[in-house]
Amino acid sequence: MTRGLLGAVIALPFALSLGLSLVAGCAADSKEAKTAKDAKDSAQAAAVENAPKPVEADRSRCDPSGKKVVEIDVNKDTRADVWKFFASTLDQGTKIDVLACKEVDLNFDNHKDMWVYYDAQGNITLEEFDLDFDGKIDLWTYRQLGKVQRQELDANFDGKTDIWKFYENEKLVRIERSSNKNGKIDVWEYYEGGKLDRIGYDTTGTGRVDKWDRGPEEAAEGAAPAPGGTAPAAAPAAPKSAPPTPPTAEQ
Ligand SMILES: [Ca+2]
Ligand SMILES: [Ca+2]
Ligand SMILES: [Ca+2]
Repeated sequence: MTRGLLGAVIALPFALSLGLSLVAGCAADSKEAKTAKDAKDSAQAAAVENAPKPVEADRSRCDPSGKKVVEIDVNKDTRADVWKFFASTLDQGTKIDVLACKEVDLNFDNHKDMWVYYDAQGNITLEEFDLDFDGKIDLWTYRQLGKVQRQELDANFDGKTDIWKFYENEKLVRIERSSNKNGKIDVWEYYEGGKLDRIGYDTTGTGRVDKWDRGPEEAAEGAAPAPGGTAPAAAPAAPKSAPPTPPTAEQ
């Protein structure tokens, strides 16, 4: 896959999401309801900030020592492009080889660009991609029992993560963004039933939400043409299962 294609695939969904975040959508709540909502949102934001980080993948799965390594030359240029590491394990008394790690040179330039970690049962726990082929990883997809749990993306390839996506039962529930691309989160997008429900902003640099946009997706749909036309341009694609090849930043 070319750098341009990867860039386009990754940029489009994120541009759509960014566009959504710019749509203001505050309903005229009563004062009491607004205060209650603020308290709820603050509690949610605090809970998110204090939540323990998910368990990291076992990095030793891609350590070749003690493992059987199988090399595959996909494009027949006599150089390997895919490496599979197999760990020996006992299954009901019988020694078997289980795939522990897969590394891939996607663009055949002799540098690896993709790393896939597997647990002892063969489920993918982590996929890493170097999307711009500069030797540094830019996209991480963490899975539990094979299901996407969270994704992290360094969208501008400067070594700092800019976008974090969180999933529950493979449904997108939250996106956190560092809008200044400095690694500091200042935008929190909350999704309910696959729809963008509200966006919290840290406008003062405290690390806490101090401004909310509510129902931004409904506001965007309300501004869309009457029924019979095409779908609103601002409506994000419904979550779908991740493709087996990169990039998988947008679900
Ligand atoms: Ca490569
Ligand atoms: Ca990179
Ligand atoms: Ca970055």
